[in-house]
Amino acid sequence: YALHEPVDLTNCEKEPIHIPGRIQPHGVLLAISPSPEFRILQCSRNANEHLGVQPEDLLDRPLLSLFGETRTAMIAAEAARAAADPYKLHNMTLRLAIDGTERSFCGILHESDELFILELEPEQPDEQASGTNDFEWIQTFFGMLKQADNRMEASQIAAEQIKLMLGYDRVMIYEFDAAWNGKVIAEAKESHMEPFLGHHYPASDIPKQARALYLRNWLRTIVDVHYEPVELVPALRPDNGQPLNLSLSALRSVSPMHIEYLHNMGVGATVTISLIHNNELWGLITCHHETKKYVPHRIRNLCNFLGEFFSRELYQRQQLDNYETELRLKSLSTRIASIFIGEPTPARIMEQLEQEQSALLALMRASGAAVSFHNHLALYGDSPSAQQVIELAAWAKEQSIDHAYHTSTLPLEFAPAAGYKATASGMLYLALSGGHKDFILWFRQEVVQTVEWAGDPAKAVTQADNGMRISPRKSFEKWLQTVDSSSAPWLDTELRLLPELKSIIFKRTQTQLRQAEELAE
Ligand code: BLA
Repeated sequence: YALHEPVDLTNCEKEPIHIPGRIQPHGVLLAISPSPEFRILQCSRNANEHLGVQPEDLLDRPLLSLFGETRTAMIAAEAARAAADPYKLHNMTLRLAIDGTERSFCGILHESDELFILELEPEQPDEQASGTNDFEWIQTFFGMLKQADNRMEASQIAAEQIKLMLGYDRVMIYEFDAAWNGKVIAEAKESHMEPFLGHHYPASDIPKQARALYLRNWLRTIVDVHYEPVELVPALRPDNGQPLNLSLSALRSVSPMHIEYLHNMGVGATVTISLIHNNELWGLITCHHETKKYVPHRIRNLCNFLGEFFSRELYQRQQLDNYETELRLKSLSTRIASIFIGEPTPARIMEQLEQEQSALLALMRASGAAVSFHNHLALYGDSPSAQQVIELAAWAKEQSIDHAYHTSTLPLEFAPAAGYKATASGMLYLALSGGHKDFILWFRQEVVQTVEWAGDPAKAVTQADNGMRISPRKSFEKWLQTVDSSSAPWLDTELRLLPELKSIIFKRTQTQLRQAEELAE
């Protein structure tokens, strides 16, 4: 993998991290041809270290001659399951006699482009024994999550429980925004460590292909950030000359870019668990240990499962919150719409709006509003002046699609609004008639925000001395960004109310028009 192209951020996204041709050294990898005759096509260079057999003596040999009948039958059974369910990693305990002593391995098997990949990790001495408490762990975790009052509290509980289970120094819940920047929304850590809670990280820290991979492979670990990668022999698959696809491999060697990043951060080992809903990666549980640390496959599986449960639980909470908000907004919307129903005179409508102005504002969580109706203009709450409103409405009409327009950065889009940005950094426009003569404007005040970045996001990438190679930043020192000229965003739940409101009011104004025409005739 060499960078010959001009240096820019998209290079990061081009590194083919799923085919590194290398693994981490804490286990051994065998690529095996499909049944009936499982034959070893590729293995990792460290085979001798773990299995007491040189790679040359493994290659092109049937599994049977290496593992014997019973173990080969076990592997065959796992292979059948893996073929049926390619996204699951299947694991088993394999005991092998190596140089006269019996050693236990955790064998993890999955299918990769018509081959099977068997990864063997030496089992730690106390690994099997602790399995009995898993069920209690799960029960405790479920119970605590259910009792959490809100999303933040649930995230905190998840971070603390995962930290306990992994025995790691720091566990964070990391949430992506719409532009793939991330924020640490919960953190459990050892007390001597500097907190990362609330810190923002730019999208380039976790490039696109990595996010795509984490959608398939839900948990990954770097056991020792200072490891020496171990290559596969031969380098390419002998059956088709292609690199071996390690997308789902537990031992896959990690991008050197990312390793450099972790060195710069001073991290010794990581576990990352994907948080997915509706096939979208919405966050990660990112875990750091200051020194190297191996986590047994059983515990990794358990954490993966808890991550999945946590993800679903948060989603359901969100749905419930949305549903309650929707009901409340619906009733406000009905109140406002009802003012226009029937045949009240324009003067009567303006009078009623005056009375219901708090509902009008609450409907869109607005701090101010302006209504223009049949040559009446009324201002409510904290609103720009009548003259400013008229100019603003003329501009909004030009921007509008389907008679509506909204922005939460008005001063950046409409220069005159810079003069009254404290009052109206957010604006929502709805025409009340086809000709845009009548309209409602809602306003939201400016919210000046300080965003705490872990390093200046504009310098997330540095250029190495030769000017050709880009690398991750060296410093994660707090960098404060002040965001002004913007309001709280207009939410989908709020914007979804507009079409119905519009259709009711339009009907009313059309009736009015027709009556006016009939009178004229
Ligand atoms: C991967 N980057 C990652 C991963 C994380 C982060 C969590 C997943 C791998 C892992 O388990 O460690 C980033 N880690 C973070 C962040 C925090 C954290 C934001 O703990 C916050 C607390 N990274 C760069 C640049 C490049 C880059 C400039 O900063 C490219 C030039 C690349 N990051 C990069 C790549 C991967 C990655 C390629 C994928 C690694 C792999 O799986 O092989």
